[in-house]
Amino acid sequence: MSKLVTLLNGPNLNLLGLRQPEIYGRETLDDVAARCADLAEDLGLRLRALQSNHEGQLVDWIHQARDGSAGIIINPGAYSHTSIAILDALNAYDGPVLEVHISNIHKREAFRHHSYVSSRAEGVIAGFGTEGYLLALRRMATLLGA
Ligand code: CA2
Repeated sequence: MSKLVTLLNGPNLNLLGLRQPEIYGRETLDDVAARCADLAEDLGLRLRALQSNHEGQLVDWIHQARDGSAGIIINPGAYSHTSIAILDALNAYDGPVLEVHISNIHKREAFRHHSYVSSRAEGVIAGFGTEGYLLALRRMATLLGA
């Protein structure tokens, strides 16, 4: 049975490809999820891709991942910079966590430079566009020995 990886996207990432293409690119979140699902299959993994604009929903999905998901890839969106609740939920999760940002948060406003999630993540990818999700998935396969 192949291992399950949970891919979580936070607030406003449902608008991917629809607005601000100069920052976030032209691919929609559905495009990204489909590319990740294809790659996951190639890597011998299964993918559960979820997006929410609500902090509590993301916390609930992280709790669910405790039961049956071998790893979490998360782009917490703006909650990266504010959410101790998401950090606490990830700290209660045992598997590897990888954090993805489409844009280079360190090249942007100072308030984006700190992410609470980074203190829990095994690795952080920022500024590689939507390709960052695929790179994170490859790294997750290595970490899971898939
Ligand atoms: O670069 C990233 O992936 C971010 O996590 C994206 C968040 C931002 O608050 C973080 O600082 C960095 C914002 C996501 C908004 O996504 C949109 C996509 C298309 C159009 C409008 C918003």
